Amino acid sequence: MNGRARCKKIAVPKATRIRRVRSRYRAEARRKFVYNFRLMLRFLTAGESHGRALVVILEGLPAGLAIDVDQVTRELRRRQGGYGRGRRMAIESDQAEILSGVRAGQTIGSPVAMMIENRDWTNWQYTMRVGGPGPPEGEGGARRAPVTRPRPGHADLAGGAKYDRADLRDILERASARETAARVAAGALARQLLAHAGIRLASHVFRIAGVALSNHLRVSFESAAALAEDAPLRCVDADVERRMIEEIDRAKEAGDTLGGAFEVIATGVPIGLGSYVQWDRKLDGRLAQALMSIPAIKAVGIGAGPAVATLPGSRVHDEIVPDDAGARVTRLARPTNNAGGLEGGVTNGEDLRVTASMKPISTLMKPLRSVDLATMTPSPAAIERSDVCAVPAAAVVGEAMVSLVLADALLERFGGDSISALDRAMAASDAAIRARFSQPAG
Ligand code: EPS
Repeated sequence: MNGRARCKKIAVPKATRIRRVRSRYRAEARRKFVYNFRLMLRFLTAGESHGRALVVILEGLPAGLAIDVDQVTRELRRRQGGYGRGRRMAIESDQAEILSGVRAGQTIGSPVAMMIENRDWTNWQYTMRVGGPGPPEGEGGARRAPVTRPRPGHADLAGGAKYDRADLRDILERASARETAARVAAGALARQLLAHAGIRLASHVFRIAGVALSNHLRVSFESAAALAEDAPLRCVDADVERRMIEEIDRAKEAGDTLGGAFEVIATGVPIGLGSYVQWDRKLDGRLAQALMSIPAIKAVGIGAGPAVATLPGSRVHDEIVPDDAGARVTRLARPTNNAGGLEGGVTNGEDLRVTASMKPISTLMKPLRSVDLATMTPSPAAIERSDVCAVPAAAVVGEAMVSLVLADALLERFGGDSISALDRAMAASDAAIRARFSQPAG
């Protein structure tokens, strides 16, 4: 620190310093109100499961973010893994090609477009050809019959009725969880923004069908983050994981499928993301929508989740105590985290913890009863190549969706044109909160 700065610091009274920090923070914060808060970071995906490629456009990343393409590839590989996956994953080796929005390793503020090629497409060129009647441009792959026997649990029946398609392939190609590869690519970029802001994410699988950890809240961020990427199910307890694997083997043998549940934990989340002032600004609601949109997810929990309905308030709410170490921004600590880091739809500085429950995959090798829509006669449901269990993959998709929601909320609170503006706003907010809680109010 030079002499002038030292003099200035000594000369200016504390109250004035706090006022200055607050006014700087407010100036940064004012800019963000020109945006609709839901539009800070948005993405759209396109692509069919056996079409040529998946594409994603992610708009709203601040300019000046260093992009690590290898990390995107690592996330895509993580999504392909897990015990219980089908043969498709042996064909694919997902890799995202960045087509726009990044220059010399940094974002430039324009939309980032990415493409993930489907290697399997060569086997489907004829079935998935773009051209209409007449000689097809792609001759590769088998001549496949139309899909007319909807699978209970899949989008086949409702989608066929809604979009008036006789060949249910038109439905299942887009409803397939293959689309989640595009989300993971977008999520990997959101995650890099979060890492810049000091936020890290991890996930773990805590239930496969009837086999589960006794309390997922006991799993620390560090133990979830330390899980080996090639661990079969990414469950923190080796004995529970072994029993989960046995369940999956049994289901496979029986031509059946299994669901389960996973938890995503984010640490280093600043206080104040989301808001209680309006229904669609509540961060818990935004996270629930994002997680629920993952194929096969049927329930989402925040913190202790559904268990809160079974306990008295004294065992649910997280007490507030002085933080003797004084390390936290607020100098206050929470001995428990049943709220999962969210109170009133606003982050409270604790680890964010969200769970999602996945139903069993709807393609059964021993198919359920259905009706052949071509003849309207009873017939077993169609069999498509599929997975027996994809909960570990869904957990990786869950991390991506939570990353996208958190990055959006971060930019909403701190502004998002450039990384330098984001850094300034975050530092000013931290200083203002530290000052606010450093002495008794009033
Ligand atoms: C998936 C790709 C799909 C399935 C699975 C997930 O590939 P294919 O249909 O060629 O085997 O393995 O999709 C489903 C379970 C589903 O119901 O659509 C993927 O990339 O994750």
